[in-house]
Amino acid sequence: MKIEQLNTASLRKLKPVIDKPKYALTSVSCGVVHFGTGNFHRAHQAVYCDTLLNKGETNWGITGISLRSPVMRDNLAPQNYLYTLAILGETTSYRVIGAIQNLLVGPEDPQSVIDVVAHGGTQLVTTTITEKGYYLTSGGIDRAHPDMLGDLASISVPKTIYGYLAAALIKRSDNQGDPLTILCCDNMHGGGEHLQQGVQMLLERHSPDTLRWVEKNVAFSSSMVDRVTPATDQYLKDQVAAQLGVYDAAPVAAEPFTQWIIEDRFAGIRPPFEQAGALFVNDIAPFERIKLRFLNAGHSILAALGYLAGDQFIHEALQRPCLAQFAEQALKLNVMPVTPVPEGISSEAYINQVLQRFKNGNLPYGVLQVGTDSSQKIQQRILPTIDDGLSHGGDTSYLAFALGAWVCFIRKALQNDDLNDPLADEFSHCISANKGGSVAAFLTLAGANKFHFFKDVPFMAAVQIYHSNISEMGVEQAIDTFFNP
Ligand code: CS2
Repeated sequence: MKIEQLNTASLRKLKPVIDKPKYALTSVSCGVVHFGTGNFHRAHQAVYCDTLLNKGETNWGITGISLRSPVMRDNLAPQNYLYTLAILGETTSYRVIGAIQNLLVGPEDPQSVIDVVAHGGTQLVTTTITEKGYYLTSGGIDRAHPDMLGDLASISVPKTIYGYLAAALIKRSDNQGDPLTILCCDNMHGGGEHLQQGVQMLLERHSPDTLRWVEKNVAFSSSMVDRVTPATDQYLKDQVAAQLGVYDAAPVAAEPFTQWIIEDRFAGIRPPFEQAGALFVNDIAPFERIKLRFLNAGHSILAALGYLAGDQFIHEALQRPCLAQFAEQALKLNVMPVTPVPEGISSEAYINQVLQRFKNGNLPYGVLQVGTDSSQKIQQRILPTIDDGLSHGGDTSYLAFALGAWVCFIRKALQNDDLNDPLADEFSHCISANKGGSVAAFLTLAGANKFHFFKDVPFMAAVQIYHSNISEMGVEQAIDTFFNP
């Protein structure tokens, strides 16, 4: 028997235990345009918007934008953009989210993306385009990247987030449009500033007059977004179909925990996200820092160690006592002493909570998902902490070990054809060009040479030794040797 698909018609047939939009989907207008409508967005920010809509705020629907693949649009369009959020923890609950009203695919119709950002009803533009979507390099935005060169030459068909925003802001200012806030929701420091710099760079080139309008009318802001959200697999689709009684082509699973801390820098109308549980703060930097340096760093360390130990999921890596002990101590002994926390937060309690969340076996989270783009992620998550540790004369041995493990991870993942990283070709080349594929060469590719530790001879020697130990003994034995030299 063919099972019906989730959409506005089948919505009313769902069992009462399934939470559904309490608002009329047709009464929603889209005050938000979001770039990067993947799972992270759909399990997090879209849920905050959905909560506001449930509370009777009708302006905070979302127009989603995909800058690359049409897959999400193709999955969601037949469902009237409805999808299921499965919250998997000690208990399980299901909620159909209606906040996304439309989804555009940039390469198919760039002008419609420019138009929707320029549109008067749009109050807020948000991004989850992952680290590589910002084209960052040691000196800031990589002007030499082919996509950036393309946008520097012309933004009539933009290639980058900066190009889309610049083109839309030109149109918005030509229309004397309302103020706009552009808010970064990616896992990075100062995402709002990067967005501002990229937009400025392109406007200086293409429309210097618009720059003055932007200075007065556009706020670039950052936020800290937190909810563990795995990629969707067939198992989740089957589980959701069994619960809903209808088929959902793109459900998303997430942990019960959710947090959104937003820099209170808005132009024009600020959506009342506090009513949905978000927190507005004046200084976002300490919140970004604890998330990146404790949670995301912990994830990246466990992903590398777990992969090397043969685990598929983060919670499995944590079932190995030596990996669990290593991760906890790395965060408590190397990261904690050099990571100031916002007032009222205990770093120890924060770390304990993070590790507890990672143990959630009801929400398997792949080590290879965390290992995706690791060359970009470690630049935000691990490398700055090492410099801080060394400059404070603190212990950095765990982080040296983590870097050795990261190099082993890259090698093994390449060998197994598991590596998903924008620098995968460069890493392969580094090995095959018989540059020896040295530890320093791998780290240089990941931007480590712009950090002080790269010139710190004892630190780099330690990375080298740990790398050799892991390669020769295997990761668990190497950790054992690390603890009992
Ligand atoms: C993870 C993050 O995959 C990864 O790199 O570290 O996606 C992490 O799950 C989220 O930032 C949690 O909020």
